[in-house]
Amino acid sequence: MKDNTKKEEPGLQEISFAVFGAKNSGKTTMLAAYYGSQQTDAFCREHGYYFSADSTTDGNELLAKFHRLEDGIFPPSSPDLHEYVFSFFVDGLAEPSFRVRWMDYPGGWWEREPRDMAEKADRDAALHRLLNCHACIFLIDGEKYLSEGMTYVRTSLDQFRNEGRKIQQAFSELNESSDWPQNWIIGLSKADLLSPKITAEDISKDILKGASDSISGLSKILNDESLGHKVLLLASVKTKRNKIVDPFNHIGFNVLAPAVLLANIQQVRDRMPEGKGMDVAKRVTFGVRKIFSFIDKLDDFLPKKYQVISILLDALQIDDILDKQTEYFRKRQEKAVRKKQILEAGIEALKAQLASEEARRVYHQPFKSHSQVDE
Ligand SMILES: Nc1nc2c(ncn2[C@@H]2O[C@H](COP(=O)(O)OP(=O)(O)OP(=O)(O)O)[C@@H](O)[C@H]2O)c(=O)[nH]1
Ligand SMILES: [Mg+2]
Repeated sequence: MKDNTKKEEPGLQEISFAVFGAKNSGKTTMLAAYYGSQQTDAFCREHGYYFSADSTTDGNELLAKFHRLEDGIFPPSSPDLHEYVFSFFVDGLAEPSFRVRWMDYPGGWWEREPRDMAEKADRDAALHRLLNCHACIFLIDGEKYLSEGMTYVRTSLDQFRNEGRKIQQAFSELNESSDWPQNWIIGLSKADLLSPKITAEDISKDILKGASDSISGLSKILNDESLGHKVLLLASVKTKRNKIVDPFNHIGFNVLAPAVLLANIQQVRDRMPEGKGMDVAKRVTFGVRKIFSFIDKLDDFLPKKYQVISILLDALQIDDILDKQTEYFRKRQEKAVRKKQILEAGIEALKAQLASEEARRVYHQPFKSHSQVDE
């Protein structure tokens, strides 16, 4: 594995992120399209932020892949794991606000034994990286979901469970505990092939019903009881009869960052010792303010690595599509603020972002039933 990471600058925050999925499920195309489509001036003007690859070689390689998508050519199957490091700049600021580490690995890896000792060493190093991620997406191939249905979904989940077991085994051989990341989102790739009427909630219900045994088997391995409840529809390009007709027409890309952040902040809340959030909240005096302004206060007590949340919320600016559902979470957010439930208030604010009409079709998470704001 190439080590292209720069020496850490003090204070620079990081979010690490891994996309899992079988061979051919669309991982590399997603990375190239996500990066490539953000490299235009128009994107930066509209969204107020941009990503830049720390390594020029990586940036050029991803851009080349994206330009090939513009020419209608998909990337080749990935030969090895590569870790890409991006810096996130808010427009107008010279210094990056934080870094994103995105790991892209060959889906075929855990389907076969390592070729030699060097590949085995690469895999071990990669496992460490992958299991230290803040959030993970497990991709289910949308094309196969459509053509083979639940049989494919079950097989895919079972295969991943078996891979997970092997990974745990490898860790115990190394005398290390495998503490899987607990933020798992199921991503349905190639969602451009779905009827536009189909929502992420439909897919979640379908999977929970049609693959319940496989879901519960995998959720035990991953130690995530909510596996299957968080679903994101994703498409890197728009295709027609297997040909790329629009490399800028994505599904789910706007929702990716807030969904990952929400999962993270919920995890922080869940792991926080009882009452800690309240203690800190007492130090903060609130009025009911504009939707995200108080989120800055979260920085006072969130662990350092999560302090990017306020920056990203400011920069994403996708809160302009308000509808009833969004209003619902705003009210809950205000209620949480009044009750000094500061972390809950932050969570409700993120939910408000994800609850817009547009976001709701592509991202599903059972917000209401899992919410912890006191009624
Ligand atoms: N319709 C559609 N097809 C896609 C999309 N993304 C990828 N594909 C198809 O899926 C194939 C595999 O995509 P990759 O991105 O290489 O998949 P991968 O998961 O990186 O595969 P490995 O590197 O082998 O693990 C492509 O060659 C396309 O045929 C998409 O957004 N929509
Ligand atoms: Mg690949």
